[in-house]
Amino acid sequence: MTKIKIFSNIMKSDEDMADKNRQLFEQFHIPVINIMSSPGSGKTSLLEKTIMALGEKIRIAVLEGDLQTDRDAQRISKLNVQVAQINTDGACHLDANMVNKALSAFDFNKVDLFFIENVGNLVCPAGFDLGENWRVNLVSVPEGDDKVIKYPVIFRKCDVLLLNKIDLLPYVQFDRERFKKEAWDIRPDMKIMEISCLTGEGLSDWFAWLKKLVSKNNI
Ligand SMILES: Nc1nc2c(ncn2[C@@H]2O[C@H](COP(=O)(O)OP(=O)(O)O)[C@@H](O)[C@H]2O)c(=O)[nH]1
Ligand SMILES: [Mg+2]
Repeated sequence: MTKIKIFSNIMKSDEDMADKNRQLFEQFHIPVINIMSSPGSGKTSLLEKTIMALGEKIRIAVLEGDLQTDRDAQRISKLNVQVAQINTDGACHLDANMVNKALSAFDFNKVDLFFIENVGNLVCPAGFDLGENWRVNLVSVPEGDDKVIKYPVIFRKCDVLLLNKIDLLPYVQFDRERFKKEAWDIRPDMKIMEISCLTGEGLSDWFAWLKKLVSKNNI
C-alpha cells in the first residue's frame, strides 16, 4: 500500500517536471522529438544522417541517453552541433527529471529542433513523458516484423514509426505489409516511413516531415 503511494508521488513529480520541460521548449518555439527503439535499431545513425542533411539550415541539438559511456554523444559532436549525454547508470529509460538536469547544457537561443535519444529499450521508455512534442519509434528489419504486436504499449504512443535497415530486406524474412497493418491496427493515424540510414533510401520523407515541423514553429 505504502509502496504504491510512493510510486504515485514519484510519477506525479515526474509529470510536473515534464510540463516544466515542455514550457521551456515552448518558450523557445522548439519542436522536441523523443526517439525510442531497441538497442542497435539505428537511432544515432538516423540523427547523424539528419544532421548531415539538414544541419546547415536547421540548428539541431541532441540529448543522448545511455546506461554508460558517451560514445553516442561523441559521434554526434563530430557534426558540430550542441550535444549532451545523460548516463542513467543502470536505469532502462530517461525521465523528465534527468532531462531537466541536462537542459542547462544547451543554449536554446541557438536551437531550432531538439532530439532526445532515449535508452535502447522497447518497454520502459513508454511510460515516461519527457516534455516532448513527438514520439518517434524505430524498428529495424533484422529485429523481425513482430515487434509492434509484441510491444504494443510503446507503439500505441508513437506518432511516427520508422522501419530502418530496409537495405537488408533481401536477406531477412520480414513481411512489411503485415508489419504496417499491425502497426495501424494499434494506432490508425501512425505515420510510417521505410528508410535505410545506410543507403539513404526513404530519408527524404523523414527530412520533409522534420522541415514541416520546424516551419510550423515559424523559426
Ligand atoms: N545495414 C544497415 N545498418 C544500419 C542502418 N542504420 C544503422 N545501421 C547500423 O546498425 C548499428 C547500430 O546503429 P546505431 O545508430 O548505433 O543504433 P542505436 O543503438 O539505435 O543508436 C550500426 O552498426 C549501424 O552502422 C541501416 O539502415 N542499414
Ligand atoms: Mg545510439
